[in-house]
Amino acid sequence: MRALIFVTALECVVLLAGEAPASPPPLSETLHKSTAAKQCFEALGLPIDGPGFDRNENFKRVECPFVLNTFRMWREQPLRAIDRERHLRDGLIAAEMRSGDVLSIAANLLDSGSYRSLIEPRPIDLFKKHAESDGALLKNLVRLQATCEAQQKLHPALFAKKFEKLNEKKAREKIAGVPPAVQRAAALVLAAVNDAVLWREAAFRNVPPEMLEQEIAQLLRSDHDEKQDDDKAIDPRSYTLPADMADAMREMDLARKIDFPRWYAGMIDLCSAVDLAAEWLAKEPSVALFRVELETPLGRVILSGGSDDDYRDGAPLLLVIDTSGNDTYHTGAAPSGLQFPFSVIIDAKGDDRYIAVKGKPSQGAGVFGLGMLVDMAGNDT
Ligand SMILES: [Ca+2]
Ligand SMILES: [Ca+2]
Repeated sequence: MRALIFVTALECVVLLAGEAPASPPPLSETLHKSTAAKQCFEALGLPIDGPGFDRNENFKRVECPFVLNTFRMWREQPLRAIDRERHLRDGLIAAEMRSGDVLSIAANLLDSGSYRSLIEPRPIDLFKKHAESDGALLKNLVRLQATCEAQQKLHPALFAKKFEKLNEKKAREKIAGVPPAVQRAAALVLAAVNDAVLWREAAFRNVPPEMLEQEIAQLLRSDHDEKQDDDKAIDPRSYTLPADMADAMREMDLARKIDFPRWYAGMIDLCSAVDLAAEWLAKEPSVALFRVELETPLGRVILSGGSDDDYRDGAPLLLVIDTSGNDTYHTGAAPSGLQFPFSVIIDAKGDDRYIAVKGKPSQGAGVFGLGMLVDMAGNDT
């Protein structure tokens, strides 16, 4: 009996020891040891000592479609999040400067990923096919015209400005003077633009165009106007919402109506086509003197080489390929309203000047569209 009690007592000691193990180090201690974790918390504006700022997890009860996976992961599984950020960093390093890959990673980070390289055949291979056939540039101009005409019938508000029918004979004559490498590069970008128009329709089909117009006007307001409006909007009794709150709610309503993965699909493909067009132009540098202007429903296409050009603020530019010269750009590489959502400049050579026009999206800005500036060489300002 004594032995049994002894054994039982021993077991109790063991059990008691099991119930009170040495406490693990707090999570914040582990996180403090990682430089990557510290940087990530800092970038996200979260306190590393207590990422659980909402101990009742109230945010989980709010049905908000805009809470990103990155946020959830950092809150709920910070150690896994570190690995994810490393993966993201490796992806960005591997993407080098290819804008299609960088945009693909950004879209994924925003939970709107479109894995374009997993599709068979890949969209970029289809564009290449369109760009490498005989008379490719003219064929792509004709195709883009037909796409825009069909889109105009579907959504007249998106193509409010009338556009001329393409004069194929004249276009063919103009194109004849353009070096084949430049023709191919332009055809490649236009093939991608053609699809981007269709992706735009698919992404924005639930958004009334006037809502987009209103948002564009709002985004282009100067800081000065905004401040004045804010002041005006505050009710002296403080019962009404301030203007920026009203703006935020309007933007959220709009965001709920946009299909972001579709939107990014078109933009990623277009970026990939521009990346490849620039690669092609670098492989076959042109020394020829030429200049051609072609009209499309989405803006003007200008192909130029051998001269110092001055691109003035005039007709919206869909595409500029300029192979040489010290050029000045007062326009381009930014959307000019709903009918002209895409604008790409590829400048292969020369010391160029890029001048932003006040109050308008400029060089490399996108507002419900894409603005892209690829300057391949030179001492530019
Ligand atoms: Ca030039
Ligand atoms: Ca340059």
